[in-house]
Amino acid sequence: DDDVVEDEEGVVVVYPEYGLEVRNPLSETPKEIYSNIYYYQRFSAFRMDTQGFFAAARHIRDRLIKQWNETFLHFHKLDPKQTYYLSMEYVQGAALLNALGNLNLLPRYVYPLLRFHLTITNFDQLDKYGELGNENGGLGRLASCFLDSMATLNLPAWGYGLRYRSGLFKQRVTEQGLEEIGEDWVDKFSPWEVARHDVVFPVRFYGAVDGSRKWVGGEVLQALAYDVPIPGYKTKNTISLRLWEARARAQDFNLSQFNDGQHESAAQLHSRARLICAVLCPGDATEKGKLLRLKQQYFLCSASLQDIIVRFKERRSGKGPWQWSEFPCKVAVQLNGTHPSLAIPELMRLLMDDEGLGWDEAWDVTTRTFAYTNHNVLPEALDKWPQPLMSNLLPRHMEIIRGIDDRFLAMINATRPDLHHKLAAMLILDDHDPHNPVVRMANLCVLSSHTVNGVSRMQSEILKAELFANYVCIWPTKFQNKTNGITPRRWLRFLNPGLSYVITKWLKTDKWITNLELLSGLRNFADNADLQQEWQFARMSCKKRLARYIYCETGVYTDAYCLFDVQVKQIHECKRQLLNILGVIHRYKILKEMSAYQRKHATPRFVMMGGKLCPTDTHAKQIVKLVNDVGAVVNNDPDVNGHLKVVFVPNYNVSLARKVIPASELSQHITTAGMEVSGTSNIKFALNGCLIIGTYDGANVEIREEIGEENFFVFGARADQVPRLRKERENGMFKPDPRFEEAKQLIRSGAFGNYDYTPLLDSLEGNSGDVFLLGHDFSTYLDAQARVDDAYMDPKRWVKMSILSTAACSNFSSDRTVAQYAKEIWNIQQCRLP
Ligand code: T68
Repeated sequence: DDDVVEDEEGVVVVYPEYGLEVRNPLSETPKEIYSNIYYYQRFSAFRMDTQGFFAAARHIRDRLIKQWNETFLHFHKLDPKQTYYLSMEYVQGAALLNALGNLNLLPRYVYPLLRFHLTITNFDQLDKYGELGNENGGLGRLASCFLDSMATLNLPAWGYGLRYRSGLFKQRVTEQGLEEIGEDWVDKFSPWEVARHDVVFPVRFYGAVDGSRKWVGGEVLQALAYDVPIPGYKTKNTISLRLWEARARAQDFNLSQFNDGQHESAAQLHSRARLICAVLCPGDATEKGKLLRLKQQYFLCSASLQDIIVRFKERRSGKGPWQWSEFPCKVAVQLNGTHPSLAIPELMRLLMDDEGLGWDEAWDVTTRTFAYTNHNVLPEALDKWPQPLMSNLLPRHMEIIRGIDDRFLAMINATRPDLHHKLAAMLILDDHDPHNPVVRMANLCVLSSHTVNGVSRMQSEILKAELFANYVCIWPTKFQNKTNGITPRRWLRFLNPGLSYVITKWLKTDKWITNLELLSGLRNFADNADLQQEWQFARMSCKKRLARYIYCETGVYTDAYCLFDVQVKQIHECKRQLLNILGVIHRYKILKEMSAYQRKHATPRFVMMGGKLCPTDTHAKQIVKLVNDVGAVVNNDPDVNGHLKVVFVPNYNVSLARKVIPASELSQHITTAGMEVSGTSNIKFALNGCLIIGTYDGANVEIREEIGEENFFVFGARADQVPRLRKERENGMFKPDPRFEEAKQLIRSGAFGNYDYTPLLDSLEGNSGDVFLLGHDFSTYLDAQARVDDAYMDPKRWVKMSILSTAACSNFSSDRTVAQYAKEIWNIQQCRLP
């Protein structure tokens, strides 16, 4: 009954469990609704039905395909300039709920499904297609948010990616720590993709460059397109995500060898082709691993560029004579990070070798076509390929890259002799280590793109001041900032229907779903007791739902009245989950020392962590083990029962995010300053009214500015202090907080089991240890946590802060971000289906 709201127009059933909001469902009377909902809730909550999912998905897919064809034909007819977004990763998440929501069809599907005892959110386990990114979110999830916004803004734009068969692994918590098990993405039939047997391109590897500078020989595979429809919100525009799959050609199957019984070697090329899309992010510690990743990247670039050129020509045909110089007036290509940067030499190659353009003409077209987004400021994390590997796999591209470098060098020598001493760092080819000469892909992107952008204001400043500083004096206008955003459809409207309902009610419009700036209107009511009550109510039902889920998954029971304190993101040293757990250990120690009376007045906490990690990252694995070990002690200690619970929840992904984000009250974004270029999960939490404890890093800085410093629990060193602090430590001048030492000592003493955490703890010791400055930031972290505890004790203050948090996100819609890209980088206009 909590979820049924009546207003002057009738009854609305807000059903967070099922991700829906139904107005006057089937015009039943409120009484009937109550009894039906009760019935459905009892009998359908945990049922998942494959047939039901496929029936609903196929039905909606047919509708999407119609709109999709119309959109394609419309673009084809009007021939506007179009953007192509190249990304090695997408994290699409469940598509059915999103499609139904975008097409405004949720009530029409959800209620009838309930009648079959089926719920859409339970389909998540089947609707897995398109979790093609590394589920740490980041760059891949950003790409998916952008697709949603491109469609919603009616922009002529497409995404290109690879059709991986499996991605990162499923996690299982074991006695020993964490275990990974493989997960299939697309081997099962997916209702969302359409195989395009008519869209096939050859992609060559190896071989040699002949006397006429043509690339010949080697092995040729085929790229086959699979199209996935991406619907916009309340528009008919439906755009494409085109994913490539690698195949060998039929003629490469050696029938006579096969008939001789040499089955494996007869199908050798076919097996090699299968490897290309086998997994996302194959390990690249070995030469073979590196080769496979380079193959993947080139495969995406070559197939996409060939496809783009074919479409450009098709749209030109029948319209009289045309020039290649018009290509950048019709095509914008955005490189999502450096992974797709081989698209640059590939376009040069296609233009020069296949279309017969000269270098200068091809270079002019290329540099007016590409723009590059940087997602990483650490030089060591930028893509670098060994030159011998590149020369062997892609000999013609290596020649072209050398050509770009030579011409850049000549240009600097002729026009900017003052930069001569910086040239070595600016060139693409880095020969300074004769044993390991490399190709620096970020430099290739900067030299060849008309625009380079960062994804938060702070990172964009670092790019200009440090990483790309040398180039700024040559091309001062090339560098821009495009602060990241998230789609309010998936991350608020469909994720959190209860809260969305309250927002719409108070803003008296649901236009915020496409114009997030309207959310700032909530500031006017932040003190209103009625809104505060409804807000609390909506959030509390999400907390109860998460508590139920945690109980079913981990056996840990938590009271929904605790402060839900969450850190879900990739487990990595720089994200500092260790700082979090050391803070929990400190809290546990203090609680143990308190009297029962004192404990009663302490803020009760439920601490949850989750996230994927790289299976070879032993540091990250030990952190997960430590979280579980601490949980095993704390969660079973009657002294702190009701005051502190700690869990690691495995398999954090987009569908689990749906349960976690609306229920979280405090979210931790605590990287060492300068490490997180933006972060997007901080925006997702803040948008859903969750407060943030965080460092001066990435988008935290901009969120804090919007929400006001009194509503953001900031702590820790600033990015510009980090190098000095590391130096101080090296010189033995750092004195750690005794509480930090105590927490480590408790682990060493075996208070949380006998597992040997020495390597983990030792990484925090010594003059050259603790590079991520946990020791330095620990005291201010505890201070910030104490401010959190105080604020939570005052429920009115907390709920006001929560409302202000949502209101402060008005600038963080990916619609705003994508509109800025469209205007300031791509120069494309809306093209809406009538
Ligand atoms: C992420 N970067 C950032 N990089 O870490 C995150 N890079 O702060 C930001 O919000 C997000 O991008 C979106 O802008 C990545 O995801 C990579 O995945 C990556 C992988 C290999 C090499 C470089």
